[in-house]
Amino acid sequence: MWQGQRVSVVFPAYNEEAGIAAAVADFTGLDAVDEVLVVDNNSRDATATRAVAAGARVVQERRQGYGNALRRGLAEAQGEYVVLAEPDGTFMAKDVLRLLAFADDFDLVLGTRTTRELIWHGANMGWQLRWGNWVVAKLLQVLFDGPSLSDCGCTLRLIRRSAAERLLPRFTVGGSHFLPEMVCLALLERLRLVEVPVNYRDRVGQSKITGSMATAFHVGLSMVRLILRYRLLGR
Ligand SMILES: Nc1nc2c(ncn2[C@@H]2O[C@H](COP(=O)(O)OP(=O)(O)OP(=O)(O)O)[C@@H](O)[C@H]2O)c(=O)[nH]1
Ligand SMILES: [Mg+2]
Repeated sequence: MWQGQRVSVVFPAYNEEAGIAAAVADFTGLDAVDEVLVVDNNSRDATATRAVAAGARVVQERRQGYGNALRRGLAEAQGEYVVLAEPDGTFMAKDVLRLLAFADDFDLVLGTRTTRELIWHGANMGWQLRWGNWVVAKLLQVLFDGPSLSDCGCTLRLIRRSAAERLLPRFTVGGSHFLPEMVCLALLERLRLVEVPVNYRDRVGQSKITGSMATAFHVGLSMVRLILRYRLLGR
């Protein structure tokens, strides 16, 4: 509970058996967190059983994709505040408190992983990824006259349930470039957004998106196309 409101944490999970138990323990260990919901996205390893054993609620999402998993989590989470995160050890539960600190005044509180002092040794945030994330975020900021944005791909973020309900019917992206769609739609819906720095650490288990530079580049291009589409067409 945070100021009388329930808090849910959503983990999209595709073959995350290596880190899932520790991540569930870390986030359930935070007093403010009421529920950890793991959206198992067709994992072929022990992700689901380890998540249940660690105390999470698990739902199965058959439609493959990072965006599909997060959309399912947003629809299923029961809290008034829904925090999106990852079960791979990159995010720290204590940073949920940084998001909650702004939850009273904003509908969406976005984490940013591009603050140099908070990028841990070994984290997958070398200069190319850091600048790539920054450039795409700035494009979104400028084209939508939005608040200051410095990261277009940070899963760690908080959304108020009422805001999630407004966005859910409008989402179109099921793949890895889902996050900027959430921001474009939030700005089109005139929701209140703010970005706060969060810690970013080395990953446990195998990377699926930005571990490969080629994949990261393609995801970045899809993000730019999506942002331009929303700016030009509004949908
Ligand atoms: N890529 C991908 N990720 C999925 C899918 N379904 C769920 N996920 C989860 O989405 C999260 C993001 O994927 P990651 O591989 O961590 O990608 P990333 O955070 O960009 O990069 P690294 O953490 O450095 O590997 C992880 O928790 C995945 O398990 C899917 O179909 N594809
Ligand atoms: Mg990750």
